[in-house]
Amino acid sequence: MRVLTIIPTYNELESLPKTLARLRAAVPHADVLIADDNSPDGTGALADEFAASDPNVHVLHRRGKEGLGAAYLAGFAWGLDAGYDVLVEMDADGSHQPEQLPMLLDAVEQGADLALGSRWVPGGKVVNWPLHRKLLSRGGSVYSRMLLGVSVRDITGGYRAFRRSTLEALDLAKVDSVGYGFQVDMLWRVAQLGLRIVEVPITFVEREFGASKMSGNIVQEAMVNVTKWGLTARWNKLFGAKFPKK
Ligand SMILES: Nc1nc2c(ncn2[C@@H]2O[C@H](COP(=O)(O)OP(=O)(O)OP(=O)(O)O)[C@@H](O)[C@H]2O)c(=O)[nH]1
Ligand SMILES: [Mg+2]
Repeated sequence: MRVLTIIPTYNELESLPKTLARLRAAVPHADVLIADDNSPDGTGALADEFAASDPNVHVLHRRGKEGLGAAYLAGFAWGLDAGYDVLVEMDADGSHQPEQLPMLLDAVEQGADLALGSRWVPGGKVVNWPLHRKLLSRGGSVYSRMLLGVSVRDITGGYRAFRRSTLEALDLAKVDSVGYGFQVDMLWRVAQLGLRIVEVPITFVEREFGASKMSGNIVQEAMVNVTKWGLTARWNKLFGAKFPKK
């Protein structure tokens, strides 16, 4: 399996070198694509330096901050075009431990269409998170699960390995959520296709350096969308009407 790990970055100058070194050591056969949104702190130039000295590392320079979802979509398009079999999502800030990537890849090898690193299944953990973040994440997952009727526990989790065919089956042009909403949006689409989603317990470690890009807007976008999708799906089920998802 040819694996591409996509790492979106916005001002991750301190975190990226560590994450990249750990990833290259832990899974040397996986190529890396850094999708940088023209970070003012120079993360993009640093990524270029890594790419110059390591043929397995690539950089996608984007014109400006357009959100994590847009960076991933551009990364997926790049990876599909380049012929990769598995496309991985990983944060730059060390929250998604590169040493746990083999577990996700094993799940895909054993048949998962989407392997999802999960904090909220037995064996999953969160390190150094304040209570309000835990509550937000758990609450968001429970709310989304109830509304959407999917059995996945960690619906907002962003450590994921997609089988190529899964991304090809989705209409990626229709995905326009930005923050956490992007992760829920992708998962909801995969679930609706009836594809096989496997949750793998991970230990999620809060970022050590740099600033969070989480905001009230991102949370709000996710809540509004989940509510809309859930109600539309219920309506369609009840009345059989075919409403467009968005
Ligand atoms: N290219 C790009 N990357 C982004 C953008 N927003 C966030 N990221 C990256 O996406 C990953 C996750 O962002 P974080 O800020 O860590 O979000 P988070 O994990 O929800 O928040 P923290 O708890 O603070 O870590 C990191 O690698 C970020 O650099 C963006 O607009 N563009
Ligand atoms: Mg983070």
